[in-house]
Amino acid sequence: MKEQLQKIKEQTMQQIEKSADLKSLDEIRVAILGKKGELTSLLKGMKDLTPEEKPVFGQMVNDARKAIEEELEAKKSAFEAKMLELRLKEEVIDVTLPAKKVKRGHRHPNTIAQEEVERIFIGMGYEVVEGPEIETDYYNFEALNIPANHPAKDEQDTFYITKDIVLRTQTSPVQARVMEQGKLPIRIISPGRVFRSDEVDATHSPSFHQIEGLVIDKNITMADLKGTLEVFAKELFGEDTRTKFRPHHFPFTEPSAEMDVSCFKCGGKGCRFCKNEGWIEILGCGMVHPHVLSMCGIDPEEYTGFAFGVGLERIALLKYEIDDMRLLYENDERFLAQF
Ligand code: 2NM
Repeated sequence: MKEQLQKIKEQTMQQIEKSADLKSLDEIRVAILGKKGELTSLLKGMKDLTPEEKPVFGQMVNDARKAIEEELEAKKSAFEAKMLELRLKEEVIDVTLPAKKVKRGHRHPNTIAQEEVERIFIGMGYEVVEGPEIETDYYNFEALNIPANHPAKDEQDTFYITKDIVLRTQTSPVQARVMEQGKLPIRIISPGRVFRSDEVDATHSPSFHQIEGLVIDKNITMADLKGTLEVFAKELFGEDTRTKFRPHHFPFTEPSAEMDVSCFKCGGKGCRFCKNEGWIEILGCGMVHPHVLSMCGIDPEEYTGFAFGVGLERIALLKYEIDDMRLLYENDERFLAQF
């Protein structure tokens, strides 16, 4: 039995020496020292020894066990130290490397155009007022003198949520709400998202942006409208810009007009940009209809006012010479990075 013990000890020591990782060390521990291990079964065989031999052999087995355990522990520590060293080498941080560049974004061309328009009107004493994108039929149509049978109310133009709730088709309902509050005079612009059930193409989108303006005070005339919008056009497109008003029709203004600006590319001579017209249509405007004023609780005998509406995308497309509105919504960085 002593020889057997000696053999087990020697073989085990060799195996430990040769083992390549923590897993094989553990396998050795189980095979030799475990409940069904070789050393354990050797102890069970002690019943055949004489009473004098028993304690001597028991001591030898325990010594062997202790030696093996120590060897296992030593090898395990060596493995762990080696692994730690490897990790430290792999995970080293080179603090002298140049920092990664932070990719900084910028404002969307729509936002740049909107802030430009806001800046111009704030400079003339206007306040910026925003309102809900989901509106009632009343504020979107009725308060603005748009009759029930008006083509704009057609399901083909308007997104209906219910019979009485719509996605606003213009930002004028914001202005109707402000008029209704009754604080006069009024000098506001209301930018925001509007919705129309249009097919997507180079100049249409079911969701786009508008900026509408409204001025209500005593003695406001068409001259105020023309002067204001002329200043606006010159600020936006340059000092040499001329303006032209053509009669038009809107249900909420009377009289109504559309304003053209002289082409800022060719100065009005005619070019590819203005389709040889020399003029570019820019906005709709007019004197607020007396019916709209009284619907919103303002006495049209005492107060008058003008209003206008510009498409923000149209401004952005013109200003940055973009030929397709879809580019503004696709969020392609190669496009957006140019502004
Ligand atoms: C336009 C053209 C003309 C307009 C009218 C009003 C209100 F609320 F005062 F009636 N707000 N905006 C208006 C007038 C809008 O957009 C092309």
